[in-house]
Amino acid sequence: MSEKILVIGANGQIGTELVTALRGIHGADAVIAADINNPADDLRNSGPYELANVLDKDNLHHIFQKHRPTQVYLLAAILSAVGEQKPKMAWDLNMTGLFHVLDFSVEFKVAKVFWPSSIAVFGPHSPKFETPQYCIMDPNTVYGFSKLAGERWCEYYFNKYGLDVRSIRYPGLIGWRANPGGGTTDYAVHIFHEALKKGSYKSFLSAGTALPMMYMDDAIRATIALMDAPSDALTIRSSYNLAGISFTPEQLAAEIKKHIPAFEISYADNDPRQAIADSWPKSIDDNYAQKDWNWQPEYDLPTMVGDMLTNLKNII
Ligand code: AKB
Repeated sequence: MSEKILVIGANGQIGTELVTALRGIHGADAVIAADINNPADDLRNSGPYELANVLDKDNLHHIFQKHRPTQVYLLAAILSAVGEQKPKMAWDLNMTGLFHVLDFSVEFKVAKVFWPSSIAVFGPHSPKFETPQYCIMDPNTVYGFSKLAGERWCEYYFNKYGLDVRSIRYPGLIGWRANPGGGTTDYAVHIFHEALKKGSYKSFLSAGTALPMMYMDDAIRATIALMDAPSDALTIRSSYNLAGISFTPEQLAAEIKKHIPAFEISYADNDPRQAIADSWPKSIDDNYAQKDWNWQPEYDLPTMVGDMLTNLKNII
């Protein structure tokens, strides 16, 4: 079957890289990039593009009707830090957008849907180290509990309507092709830009704040592997835990210093994102992803830092 893949939120941190990867696999015309904003030139010039606001039900319905996608990736969301500034808007966008896509996917018989969850589904009472797939979950950010509610709805649509929804609880994602958009883990991307531009960086998280992270190349590989896995191999229809690398700002700075010896890091006091980070896991147990679809990350801290700096140097 030839695929028609709709990626909603194509201009974001994941979307930018995913559209390129999917167009490489399926051909440019098979992948429709859609976003609320106009695309960057390379996205516009490399294949079909639609302006889409997930809250505009009629327009979204029209896009499903026009393209009849076989696969849909819904990446549009408000992340943890911005969500705390606009809590109702974050809830509305994250939940209503998901409902529109789930309902239209049932209506138009979309074969597979991907929707990203996050480590933000865990909360202060979840185990902090090697956080398991199933445990106490008491997220206290709007983003976190919108993702947890979304997971429940994805599983519900799978059980009730047979919709083949697949999902990953992404850790913080680090890539050089696109900037992150308003999360708590964004420091781990900003630090590279500032290290190359200014030779210093003021971290909004404290020196010892460990968080689960992943290099974007691994995240894209994981996403495509999950979507390619046979449906009957998947034992989780809420969202899979996924582990990459765990590190602190201090450890990341020490690794950057191996490439840029003069690099200096300092730390801000009283940033609201610190409390969010403190409520999240420090490392993740992704046993189910390993067993069900053979997940293994390729990048560790040194290889991720080396690759980031090499590529970023050429574009900033
Ligand atoms: C955020 O920091 O909000 C995101 C996430 C971990 O989901 N990067």
